[in-house]
Amino acid sequence: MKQYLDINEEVKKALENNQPVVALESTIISHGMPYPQNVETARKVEEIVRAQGAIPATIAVIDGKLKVGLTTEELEFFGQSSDILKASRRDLPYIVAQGLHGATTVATTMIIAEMAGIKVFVTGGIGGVHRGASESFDISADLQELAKTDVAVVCAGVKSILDIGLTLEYLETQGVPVLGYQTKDFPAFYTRKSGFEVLYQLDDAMSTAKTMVAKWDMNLKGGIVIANPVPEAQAMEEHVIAKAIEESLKACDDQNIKGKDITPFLLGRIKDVTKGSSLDTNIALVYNNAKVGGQIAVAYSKIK
Ligand code: PSU
Ligand code: MN
Repeated sequence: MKQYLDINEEVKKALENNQPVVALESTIISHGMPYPQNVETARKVEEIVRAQGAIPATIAVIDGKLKVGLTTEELEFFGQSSDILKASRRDLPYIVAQGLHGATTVATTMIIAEMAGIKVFVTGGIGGVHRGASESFDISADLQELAKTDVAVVCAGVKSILDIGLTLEYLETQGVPVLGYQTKDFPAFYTRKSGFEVLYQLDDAMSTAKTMVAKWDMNLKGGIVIANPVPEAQAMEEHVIAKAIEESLKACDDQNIKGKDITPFLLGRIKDVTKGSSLDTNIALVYNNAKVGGQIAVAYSKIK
């Protein structure tokens, strides 16, 4: 594995000394937000993680190397370049063997975090079962990864561009705990509620870390979803986002967008339809996840 993995010095030292580290993904930078907000957000997220007492490790594939921890220049490159492939599990062997650049999705960031020994990962939202999946079979590889890779993912739930109910069913079948962070409601990314509840609410970082420890101590393989709702002040109005999503899904259909291009297309479209307000909410929820994820990483390293 060593020949593939390139962990930066700071992260390596932190891991050796059992200090808290938080993994961060790069698809959100290259394919999830426009420039320059993507790079600004990526930098600020790292700062927020540091402010909680944890070390940030943004993950990406550069020249075929699995990079854990990016420099400022590398972050900028991922924000600007159009030569970066969206890298999910199935894409990784090709990108690595060809020495290409890949922005890691939730699935791939989990894989590389696990290789490096990082247990907490902060993102915006995870992929899931798409609406109409009974016809299209479009189910994000993120869900399968959560079934088998031992990383806790802090997110703001699942966007309602997806079928939230089916996504939760899938996670149940795969034995993935879905925990509500200070909430009983499973959040829908742009809004604090989805109409679905979580089974378990946890109110602080330490009880969340204890759940992670219990799961992996018992050798129950797989990830954990920590669903952390967007702060009230930055949440979108239900009817505004619902309408934007309907319009965007229709555009996706009309333009015959398929496969891995669907999620980036919808995110961009929703941003345009909402005149940028969905992007503001997206950024706010990522910051909030970085704060909570940093705290969970600190709590986890205290127990371990
Ligand atoms: N949700 C967002 N922003 C994103 C993504 C999801 O709000 O950037 C990205 C994540 O990297 C996630 C991926 O893992 O989209 C899921 O893509 P797909 O549905 O093609 O598996
Ligand atoms: Mn898909």
